[in-house]
Amino acid sequence: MQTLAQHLQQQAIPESLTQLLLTLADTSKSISQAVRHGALAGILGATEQENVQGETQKKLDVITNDMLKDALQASGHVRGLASEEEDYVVPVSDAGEYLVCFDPLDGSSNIDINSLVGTIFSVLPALQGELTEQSFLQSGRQQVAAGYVLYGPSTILALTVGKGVSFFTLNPDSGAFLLTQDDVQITKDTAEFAINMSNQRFWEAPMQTYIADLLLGKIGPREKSFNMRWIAAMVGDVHRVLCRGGIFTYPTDNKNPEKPYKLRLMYEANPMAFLVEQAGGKATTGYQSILDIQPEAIHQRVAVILGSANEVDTCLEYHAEDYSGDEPTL
Ligand code: AFP
Repeated sequence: MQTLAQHLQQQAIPESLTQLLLTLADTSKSISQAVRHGALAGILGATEQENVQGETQKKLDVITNDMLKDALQASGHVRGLASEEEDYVVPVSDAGEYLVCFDPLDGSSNIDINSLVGTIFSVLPALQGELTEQSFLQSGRQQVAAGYVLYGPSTILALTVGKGVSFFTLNPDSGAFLLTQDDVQITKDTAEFAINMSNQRFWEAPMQTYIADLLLGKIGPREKSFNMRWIAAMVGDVHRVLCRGGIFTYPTDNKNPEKPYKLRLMYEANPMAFLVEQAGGKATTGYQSILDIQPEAIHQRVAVILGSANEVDTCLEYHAEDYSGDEPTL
């Protein structure tokens, strides 16, 4: 089986990007170890700190953020980084060619219940000039690589460098990431959806109608039964979509009018949208392709609807019909 390093050598990408991706993969092996040790290492539970988004940080959020930060700072290829757990962008090295945005441990509410968590990352080119937050505000189409590492029964790296999507499984005996699936393709059709149904009363009209029609199954306009899954970690839900199709959404809601969206653009939606499009799927807010959004802030949130192309198109039809022109602002 091909190793990650061998696979990257064949991708015709700059050596600096290969080295950066190997650094991210190596760090994820250490994160995988830490996650596996769980209570044995005394790293479960929360800290007393909050991140910039007002969320209580788990001990593992802080530990994994530090691991990635240290590794990227030592890599020599990173100009700056942005993380869910950092209030501001972090300058790294003037010589670095890349900017890295990451969520060190997505799904952190799953940590204490021994359920799926993962690391999500997005790599952007570093532009000339002083490094500021503005340097990071490039649309998702500018990404040169993106991926996630899912810490599940096995540790899996899903990666794109803009030439399709590949899965690598961590061999726990040798410590190598080995290519276990190349050219991942999301099925065009699906009978599975993922949404946090407890927010139903807060959704916009198009999503209310779309999900209601799915729930009607064979007796409704869709004339087929749908199944539902919700992992509460985007990394797990998107992995399922890549493996067997599906539609995943965290839509606009009015639970808290100051926060109409949940998922973060730069280190959740954009890297996942890049992977999904590279695997033949679609990723949208309901009104715009995620990858076309011009970011306005590093911790910006967006509505996300992604997955099997035909099902996302169907969902978009509901949005087109009901569109009032009043898309909520940030
Ligand atoms: P955290 O990593 O901050 O716990 O959030 C995970 C997440 O952003 C995303 O991965 C999930 O899809 C979503 O939140 C789950 O949200 P609910 O709490 O509404 O289930």
